[in-house]
Amino acid sequence: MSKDSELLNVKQMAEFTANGFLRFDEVIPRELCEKFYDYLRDAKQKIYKKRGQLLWDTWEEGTPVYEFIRHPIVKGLIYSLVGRNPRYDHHFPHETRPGSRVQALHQDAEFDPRRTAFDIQISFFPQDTPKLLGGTRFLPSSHFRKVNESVIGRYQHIKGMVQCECKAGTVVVWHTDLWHGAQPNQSQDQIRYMFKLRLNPMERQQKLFDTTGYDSQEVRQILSKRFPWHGQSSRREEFMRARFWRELTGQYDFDLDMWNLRNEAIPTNRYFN
Ligand SMILES: O=C(O)CCC(=O)C(=O)O
Ligand SMILES: [Fe+2]
Repeated sequence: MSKDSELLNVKQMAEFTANGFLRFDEVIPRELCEKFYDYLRDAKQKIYKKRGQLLWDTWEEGTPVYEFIRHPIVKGLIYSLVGRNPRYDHHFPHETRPGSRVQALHQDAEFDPRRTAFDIQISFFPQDTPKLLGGTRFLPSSHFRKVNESVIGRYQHIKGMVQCECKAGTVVVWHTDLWHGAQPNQSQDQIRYMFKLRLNPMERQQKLFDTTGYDSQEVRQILSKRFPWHGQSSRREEFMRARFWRELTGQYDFDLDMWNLRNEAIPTNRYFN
């Protein structure tokens, strides 16, 4: 690839807005996946780096993570979602051992009062991760439903839940409020690794991606996508997505089905003349 980063386009950003995540299959070369896998097996990698530092200063040159975050696709999604200089929040090599149980459904961000600003988490699967090995499950479009971290743990088998079964080199980037959990590892002898990295934006998350066509019919269709678990309340998601889209694009007159407009400043004389 010739460019040093590939910014997200409007369709990808609309998918992120509607689903709460984007998936890039097999984008990291095998060789780096193998180096990364060996690196994760070293227990030292479970120690957090100095929290709050600039992402680009966090890993030393020559380490697989240094190379991974500078891959044009990874760098491009970072730039597009949280800007050029995000802060390192934490990372973790998630290890699911054979025979492990299902991890309860949860949201990572327990206390997050922000409305449109958001953190991202990058999940990297350095090994082939078939259903048998687990893989994270995500509930698409759940990221605008703020809950207190683990209170959703009792919900099972929600219609529309997806499991990330994938090949080595797959990257998923997700909004920190997305509902998710690790699936059980039903293999006999293989540990499943998933490297997770959380980043905080240090600038306004506006027009950081290629906004060409932000109001196209195709984008509107993506933003209006419904999921089986929504039921009647899909309207609520449309409202939240339009509000989020306004902030991302800087176009505050954008709306879907007038959901936002309806609640906006009512002319003061509306009831009196
Ligand atoms: O191990 C996984 O697949 C998910 C772990 C998890 O909940 C997380 O990374 O926040
Ligand atoms: Fe989690």
